[in-house]
Amino acid sequence: MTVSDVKVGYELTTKEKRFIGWHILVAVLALLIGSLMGPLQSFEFSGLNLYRYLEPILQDYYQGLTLHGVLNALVWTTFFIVGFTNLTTIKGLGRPLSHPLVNKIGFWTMLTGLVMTAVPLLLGEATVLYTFYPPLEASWAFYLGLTLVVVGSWIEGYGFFLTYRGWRKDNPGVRSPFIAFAGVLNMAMWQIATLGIAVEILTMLLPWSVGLIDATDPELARTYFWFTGHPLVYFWLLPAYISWYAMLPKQAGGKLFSDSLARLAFWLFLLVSIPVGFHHQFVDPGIPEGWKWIHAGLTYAVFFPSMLTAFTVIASLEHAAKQRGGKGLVGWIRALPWSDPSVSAQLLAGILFMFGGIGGLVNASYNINTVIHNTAWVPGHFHLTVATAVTLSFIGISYWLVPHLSGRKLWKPKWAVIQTWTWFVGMIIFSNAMHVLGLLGAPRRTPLGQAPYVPEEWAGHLLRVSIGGGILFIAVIMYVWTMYKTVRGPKVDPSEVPEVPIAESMRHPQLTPAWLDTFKPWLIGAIVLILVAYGPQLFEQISNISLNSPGIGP
Ligand code: HAS
Ligand code: CU
Repeated sequence: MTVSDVKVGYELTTKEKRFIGWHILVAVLALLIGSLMGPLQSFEFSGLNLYRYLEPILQDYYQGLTLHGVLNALVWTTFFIVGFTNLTTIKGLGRPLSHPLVNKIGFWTMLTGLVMTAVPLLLGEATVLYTFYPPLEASWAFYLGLTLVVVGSWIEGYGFFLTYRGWRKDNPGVRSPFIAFAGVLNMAMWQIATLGIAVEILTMLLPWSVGLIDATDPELARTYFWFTGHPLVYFWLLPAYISWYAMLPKQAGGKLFSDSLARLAFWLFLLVSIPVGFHHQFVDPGIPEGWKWIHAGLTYAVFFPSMLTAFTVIASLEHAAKQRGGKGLVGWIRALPWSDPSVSAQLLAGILFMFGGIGGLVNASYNINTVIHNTAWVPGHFHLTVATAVTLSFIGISYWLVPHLSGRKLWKPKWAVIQTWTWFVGMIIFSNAMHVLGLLGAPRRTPLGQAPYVPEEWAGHLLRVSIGGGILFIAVIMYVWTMYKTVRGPKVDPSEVPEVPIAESMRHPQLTPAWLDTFKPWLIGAIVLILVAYGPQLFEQISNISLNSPGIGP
């Protein structure tokens, strides 16, 4: 059996399409509301403080920033990913979910959690930014709501695991289809990774916010948080990688260069995504230097599968372009189907990710990190990664996914192509300015327009942040409008509706070695590595817990 045999084997039912569609709808709404805050922040940088006029709705810069981070980084991504993983599981395995009720319960748990989180956020009772570091303190409803979102995603994960196990039982010795395998792997990584914030919220933040304990330990809380916080970025990234590896080549008219290399990259992510969290805590005083070096080393290890990805995906794209008559060392790039908005979105996302990745290497280097830590450089970095590599790829995916789910044609594909370029240009201006400001010493998470210490030298860069932010806002509106017009458009003949693009592998997947399709050893390896890299420090910090920080507001 090949991946492409599976594709023709199973058409999603209307019910399945609607279920996935609900995930995407919540995701897009979160992106829209979260992005409304974007210009408020970026305009503030050049002295245009719009918060002043919004006082009855929004208290201040920090409430806007919290909404922006929680809705865009946490909600848009999580709902999109879980919806997309429903699709990769069902389409990949060529069968319906084995326990659709489990997934339904998971979705409703996530949605309940989201509403519970939204209320205190909007009331200004959870202005703790998306990392919710104590001693910043939020209402209990915020913590409980976030817990439910995570637990809901676990439950949907169980639905995927059960379906995958059922397929395995019925197909002994057959390599599991790549997109299903990779989606399930991402959810497995997520289950282990989120144990950090689960323990943080249940043992520290919730009891603290309801008054059972009156103070907290910020150091231990940060350690728990980053246990989850770093792998979180790969939870976001891997679905984009699924598309780059196994869908984009098909859209470009080619094949997946190597099924084995693709799987190896995913296994490496499972192995080393988690034991690297201290690279966010290089300046935290409570963690001995030696452990920070170990996590820095492991961060270089997790850099490697992204290099593999760059190689494999670009090789697949070059092959596709040459099938289309592309020539030359780099001339083939022009032969890619740039007029397909789904393709242009993902190519542009990949190009900016190269720069995001190089910045990541700077961040990961223990000594150089002290130059950029807590500066505007960091949001510069993550707008290239989560806000471009991931978000622009998800936008690209939705350019075929939403028509596929709704039985319609994409509204004005040319506009959609312009939308992807608008994002690209806006992001170059925005993120370059943020990186430069960071190097000049501008702090992150600060309304710089009101700061008394800003030197004249920063003015031009602050203005570029505002311009870039404004362009990005236009790009979000263009995207949401295109989605809206698409689903409001007329139903078309099924032959005109885009298919789920699934690329065949150049070599038959059955030739992929069996050890690249077996979960057990990799899961054991991941757990052992986590115990080695985190065990002693967690033991140390838990035994020396000091609950002496009372809660504060921003
Ligand atoms: Fe990061 C901080 C290190 C990747 C997100 N990161 C953050 C924060 C976020 C974030 C949100 O070591 C801020 C957290 C906070 O609020 O405090 N990051 C790294 C490293 C990588 C990395 C080493 N980050 C990501 C990804 C993210 C993300 C991915 C989101 C999705 N990051 C750090 C560190 C910090 C940090 C420190 C802490 C900084 C501090 O002090 O606070 C690596 O994984 C990057 C590897 C990437 C590559 C690029 C490969 C290129 C590819 C493109 C191929 C091209 C194609 C297009 C397909 C090696 C795969 C071809 C097109 C044609 C036309 C041909
Ligand atoms: Cu990280």
